Amino acid sequence: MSWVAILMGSEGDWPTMQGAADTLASLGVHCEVRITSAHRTPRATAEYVADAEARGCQAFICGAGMAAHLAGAVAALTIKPVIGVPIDSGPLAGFDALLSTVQMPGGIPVATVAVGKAGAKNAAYLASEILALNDPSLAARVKADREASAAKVGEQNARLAQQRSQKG
Ligand code: RP5
Repeated sequence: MSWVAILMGSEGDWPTMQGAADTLASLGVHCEVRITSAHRTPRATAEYVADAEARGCQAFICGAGMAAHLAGAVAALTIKPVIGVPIDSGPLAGFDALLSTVQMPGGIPVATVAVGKAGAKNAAYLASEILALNDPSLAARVKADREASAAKVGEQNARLAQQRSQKG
């Protein structure tokens, strides 16, 4: 079974990263969630990545704040896709984590998404799209989710038109 690992540097990252876990669950994608730090527990991080790969993990989502090197450190250990979520946990409101995550030197890619909760959600969608390349049933679920999101825009337009006509 294909699955996704969600890693984060600290317990404080969970309120942001929970959105990734919830989104994967809504698409029927199995995930494991672990707190593991590139600088506090580097060996445990490396051991987890090797073990997860051996158990069929197909993509890693890594969230970290400040000098956010978790995603880069994981990318150094695997050729599975790594998606980095910069977290706004420090005094620079995530700009530090954004640059630390996105500015990987050539050859070791980290697919970096937006800072914070939108990024965590998009990391889950991106991981699902990657897994969907080899899973037609997951591809159908991702497509259905996209269509539901488009339908919401239609509902918003209908509400807006109604409000304007009532004023009218
Ligand atoms: C990073 O430093 C974590 O990802 C977290 O966002 C930030 C602060 O961590 P704590 O010192 O609050 O554990 O390692």
